Amino acid sequence: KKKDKVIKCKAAVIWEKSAPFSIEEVEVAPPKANEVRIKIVATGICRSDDHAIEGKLSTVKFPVILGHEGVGIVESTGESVKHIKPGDRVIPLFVPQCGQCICCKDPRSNMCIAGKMKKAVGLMSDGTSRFTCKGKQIYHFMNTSTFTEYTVAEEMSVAKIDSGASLDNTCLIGCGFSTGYGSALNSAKVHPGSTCAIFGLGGIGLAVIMGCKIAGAARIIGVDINPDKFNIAKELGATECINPKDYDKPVPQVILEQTGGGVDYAFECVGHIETMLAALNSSHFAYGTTVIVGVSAPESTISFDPMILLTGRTIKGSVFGGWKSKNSVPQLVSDSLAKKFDLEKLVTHRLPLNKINEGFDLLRSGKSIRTILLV
Ligand code: COD
Ligand code: ZN
Repeated sequence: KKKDKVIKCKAAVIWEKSAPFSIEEVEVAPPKANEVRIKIVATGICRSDDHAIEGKLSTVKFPVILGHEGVGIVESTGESVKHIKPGDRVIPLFVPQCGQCICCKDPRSNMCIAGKMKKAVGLMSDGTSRFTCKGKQIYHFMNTSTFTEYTVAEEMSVAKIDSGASLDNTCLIGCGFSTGYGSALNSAKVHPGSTCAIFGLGGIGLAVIMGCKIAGAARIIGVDINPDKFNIAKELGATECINPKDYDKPVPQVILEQTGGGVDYAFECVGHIETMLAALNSSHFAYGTTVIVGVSAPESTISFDPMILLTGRTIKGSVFGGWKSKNSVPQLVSDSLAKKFDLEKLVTHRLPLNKINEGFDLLRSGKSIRTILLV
């Protein structure tokens, strides 16, 4: 039977921390119960993959197949898979939605407990990997592993999407776009007429801007140390941009002065302690909300005078924009097809999978927003 067969295909493997990608022939085992095997067609490069290479995401084990922003077609399904069949277009979900756990049942959260446990081991639920290369087991990453021609994911980590969705920039709904857009709409709940500040204008920060704009924010302030990001930020809805290097005073002071006391919503999309504090200090003392989207280095801590919260500020965080993944991803894809937003605005480069190292160089040098790898 076709579905019992091991597939040999190309994948980008990271053999050890800080190593470059090597394109290898890997074996991808057939899907077991509740799993699906997916032919990945396009996958975006996200800063978090780079964090993983550098050992900044403590749960990653090497050798590993990274990648968590993909779109593809189901090749085969294991036993007990109920709602997905071969030929379906799908997006793998780095935050799954089992539907059974305490968080999945609570409307306030999108954090699935099942996903939390699995992510820590880089293996499927039965404690094994579906990938091998040169006789060695290769670890999975974030339930997704998309830098490969074929991957295996559990049904709860896969969203079936519209059969008319593009097998190209739709991949951005798997991470960057949804993370930023949802941070504005779900986590901050930006209201019409409000003032927002976005620290970090990478793919995530720009998607926050798209969310702030659609929510009706009156002022959207982009903050980045790389002014090359300002044009695209303004095109997407930023009303003004600030380069911290242009001022001899701290950015929060600049923002407080320019907004008459601070912003309604501040977003941290860099992943540094300093910008988290700057975001918090830029928010209005009585009602400002700060949303942390970036992840800082392992074991780093943040400290501030508790008075900063006592007067009414809120600080919170979100993963995947607070979207309950399996329910929301198909809807976001439909919204994209209905042209509610334009994913293409975030795409600066396209490369074949075997040029993945070039794609990461573009990210590290600040030249790209999103590079899409065509697998
Ligand atoms: N002040 C302002 N801007 C800065 C500063 C600074 N001090 N330092 C850097 N920047 C700018 C850079 O110039 C760049 O434009 C931007 O910040 C960051 O953008 P990218 O393109 O490097 O990164 P993104 O947008 O792809 O990702 C940003 C995250 C914060 C999401 C990412 O780095 C992160 O922390 N990921 C971990 C979070 C996670 O695991 N999320 C789930 C999957 S993504
Ligand atoms: Zn990501």
